Amino acid sequence: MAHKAGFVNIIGNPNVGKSTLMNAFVGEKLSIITSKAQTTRHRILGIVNGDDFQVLFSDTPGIIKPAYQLQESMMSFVKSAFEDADVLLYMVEIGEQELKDEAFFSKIKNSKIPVLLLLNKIDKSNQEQLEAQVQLWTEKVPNAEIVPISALEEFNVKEVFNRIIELLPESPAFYPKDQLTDKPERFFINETIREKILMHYKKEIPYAVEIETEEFLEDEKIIRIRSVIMVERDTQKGIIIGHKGSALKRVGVEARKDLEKFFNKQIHLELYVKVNKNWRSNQNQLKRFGYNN
Ligand SMILES: Nc1nc2c(ncn2[C@@H]2O[C@H](COP(=O)(O)OP(=O)(O)OP(=O)(O)O)[C@@H](O)[C@H]2O)c(=O)[nH]1
Ligand SMILES: [Mg+2]
Repeated sequence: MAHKAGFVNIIGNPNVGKSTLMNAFVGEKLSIITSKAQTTRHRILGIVNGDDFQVLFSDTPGIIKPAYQLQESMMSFVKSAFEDADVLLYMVEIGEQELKDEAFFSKIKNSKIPVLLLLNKIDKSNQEQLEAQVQLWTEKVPNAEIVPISALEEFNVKEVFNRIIELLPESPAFYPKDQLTDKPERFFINETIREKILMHYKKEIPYAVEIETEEFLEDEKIIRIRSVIMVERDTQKGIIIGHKGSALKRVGVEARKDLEKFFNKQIHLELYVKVNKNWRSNQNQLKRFGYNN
């Protein structure tokens, strides 16, 4: 059989389960997952390799109307995912009625490449609701193949994967066959810490946070990591640290546990907090943090 390879890009509203699905395909926790919208800020490649195929999944940020510079960069990652896709996975969740951004939606409806419309979270629905939703999306996006799935319970995920392989073009591999992603180790450290911040802080705090790992020293037994948690204002710094440092400590303990699993090694994690005024609106800062798509 001829070798197949291509880009399969996952696009949709915030919080519908895009990252959960990519992790399910790859079998590793490449993307962080939380119950909050705008968890994913980057385009993250997850590679699934076989003898005669290489699928290059892209997880992308949920589609929003950008209100500040960071969000504009996030949406440019989504745009890039439209441009190079061989197959589009357009994900919606049960109960959802529309994609809020008309321009993106019309790109999906008029797509020349195959679109699989994945109706996710069907574990939360009943038969009647499911049928109504399939009907709705069939009318809205007639060019798509509609597949009800549960990314969380991995229902129909294998079937979607097999269909993707059928749709992929013949092509040699784009990356070495032992490669899993395009992101460096430090990226996953930053994301793991950010996940804990999304989980434990309210309102605007997680959205004002960026992580930078300054030091990564690996020896035989242990990895020593030092990372900075950047916030936009002094008041936010106090909140991140918490009473006698308790809130920050919890972030550190939980992130370390996850990182020990990820790297399969003992981790020493040092965290500190720094104010980086209005980094979300500063071109140069954004570039430094990898939002320069
Ligand atoms: N019940 C149920 N929950 C799910 C399913 N898939 C994802 N979730 C939950 O939905 C929430 C959002 O999941 P994510 O994978 O982070 O969603 P996302 O689309 O990547 O979100 P953004 O990155 O913010 O755009 C998490 O709480 C997941 O556990 C599913 O199939 N069923
Ligand atoms: Mg995500």
